[in-house]
Order: sequence, then structure tokens, then C-alpha cells
Amino acid sequence: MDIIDLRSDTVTQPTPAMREAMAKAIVGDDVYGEDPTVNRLQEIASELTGKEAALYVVSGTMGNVAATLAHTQRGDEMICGLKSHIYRNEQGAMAALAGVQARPLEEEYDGTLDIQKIESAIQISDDHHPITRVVAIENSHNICGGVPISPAYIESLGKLTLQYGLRLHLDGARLFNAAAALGVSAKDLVGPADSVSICLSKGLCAPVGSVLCGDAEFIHRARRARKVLGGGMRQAGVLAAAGIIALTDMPARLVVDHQNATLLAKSLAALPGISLERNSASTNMVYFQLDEDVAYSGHEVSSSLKQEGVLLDLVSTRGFRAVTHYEINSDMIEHTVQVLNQVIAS
Ligand code: TLP
Repeated sequence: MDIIDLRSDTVTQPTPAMREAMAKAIVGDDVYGEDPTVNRLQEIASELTGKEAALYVVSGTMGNVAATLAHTQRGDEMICGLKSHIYRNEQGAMAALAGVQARPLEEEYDGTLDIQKIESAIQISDDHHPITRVVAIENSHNICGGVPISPAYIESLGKLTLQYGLRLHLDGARLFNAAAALGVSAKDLVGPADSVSICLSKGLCAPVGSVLCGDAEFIHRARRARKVLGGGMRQAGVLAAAGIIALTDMPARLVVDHQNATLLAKSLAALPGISLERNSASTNMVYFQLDEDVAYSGHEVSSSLKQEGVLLDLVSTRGFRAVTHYEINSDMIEHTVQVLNQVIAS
């Protein structure tokens, strides 16, 4: 049975072109900075983001943690979204590893953090208070529906962080999805950010890694942080070779994933028993709930779907996420909807 795996875009396999590039990659010891393929990947990442320098890291989580370590000192505070990956999905790394306290704010409907609420959350100078050091936002915002956040918002936020001398970190795990959805370049979305982390191993299909971008001094500190986190890799060019293809060839096709997400959302909206969540299909994600009149629990629906070869991400007792990606086509979407309809109506 062919599996239709919509749990995440992280499940994508390296493309044939990536495997070929990986086999042929010229490599060196990257802890000495001597891997030409890693160096090339980092150059491409800094060109694409308009930042001075870049660092190849093991994962999106490591990108966020290394950025936190590079921007902060113990006891500092980071303003971030209540539903952000950096706050919810990284085992409290900012506290556990960087000694940083989160100041989580609830996201608005569109995945942004209200600028006035951020301004009110900035600590005034007082010996009782931690020092507010960083504001972190996510683009696209995963849990808010994969919603892309506009360059205009990021510019306004950048003005605020500049005014208060704060660092702006952008978790751009799916930055290229946001750029594709908004019809802008990656550079347009990162203008005022002091750091941006971009995953190569999600919709862009590389097997491993993220790139963290920022100015040279920040990257110098992030490089030290990467080492203490155990992320100093040696002949990492075999992996970076796939990352180069991820950054150069793969962003252009993300619109196809977004079209498939739209197809899925439209078909699900027409199914009795299903309610779509906010911002569904604004990029490559569709979140939905089982209505109360559906007799089955999320677990039951999930395991019935699995028996039919359809994998969805169960995100709450009755809530699901489906993520479209390179290995999903429109026939698979139609099949998924048919199977889901049968499962909930049986
Ligand atoms: N997201 C994964 C899971 O961890 C939830 C997924 O399937 O969506 N930032 C954002 C916005 C992310 O969505 C993720 C991964 C990360 C960072 C972390 O990336 P990795 O998994 O490479 O550490």
C-alpha cells in the first residue's frame, strides 16, 4: 500500500538531484571552517537573506537555541508567541540551556504579536526585573495555521526593536513558504531581523539542517554556541550539498504545495463533521477539527486512516494538521478526503 504521509513536510526525502550532489560533494573539516560545500551553502544563505554571514546548523531547534545563546545572557528575557515553536516545542531550551526567561504573548489571529502589547511587555530598567533582550517571531507561523506574516509587519516590529535596543529573531523554519505565499523574496521578509533561522529539511526536502543568518559578530557567537551544543560537524558537506539544492531549486515549487493545501481545505470544508481552523491553506498547512457529532475520537480516526495508508498529524483530542509537500500530489489529496469521509461516516 502506498502511504500518503501528511503529518509534516519534515518527512520529505532528498530528491534524486540532492542524492547525486551529496555523492559528489567536495568536503573538508567544517569545525576548521574548511568544508567548501558548507561554506558555499552559507554564502548562498547570506545572499538570499541579505545578511552578512550564515551558519549551517543541525536543525531548526538548534538554529533557535544557538541564536538565543548568541543574543542573550543568563537571566535575560525573550518576548515570544504563546504558540511559537521556540516557546512550546523546544523543551524549554531557552530556559534550560540559555538561562533565558520567556515572556510569552498570545498571537493575534494572523500569527503576529501585537506591537503595542510587545511594547508594554518590555521591562523598564529596574534591579527587580530581568532585561528584555530579544523578540522572537515565527514566519510562517505553524500553529496559527501556517500563516505568512507580511514584510510590513516585520518592518514595524523592526522599528520597535531598534527603538528599544532589542534583538529581533525570526524563526523562519518555513520562510520560503511565507515568501511564496506573499509573492515576495526571502530578503523582503527578514529586513530588520538581527537573526533568521531557515530550515532546509522541511518543504525544501534536504535531509538535514537549517541555516542561521545574521551579522558576522552574531554568527561568530552562534558558531561557538553550535559547538557547545554538540553541533560542530566535520565533513558536513555531504549534507550541505543537498542544502544548496534546497535553497536554490526548491523554493520555486512551493506554490504547488500551497495549491494542494487549498484543494484539501476546500474539499474538507465540504465534508460534514469537519470544521477548518483559521488560516488553513494560507501556505502548506491545513488544520481542522472533528465536530461534536462525529462519533469517533481523534485517536480512532487517526488509526482508521492509518490502516488505509493515510497519515495525519493528531494535534489535540479532536484536532488534526495536514501538511502538503513535495511527495504529495492532487490525486493523493482527493484520495485522503475520500478516505476521511468514509472513516467518519462509518
Ligand atoms: N516543526 C515540526 C515539529 O517540531 C512540530 C513540524 O512538524 O512542524 N520552528 C518551527 C516553526 C517548526 O515548525 C519547527 C519544526 C522547528 C522550528 C524545529 O525544526 P527541527 O525539527 O529541525 O528542529
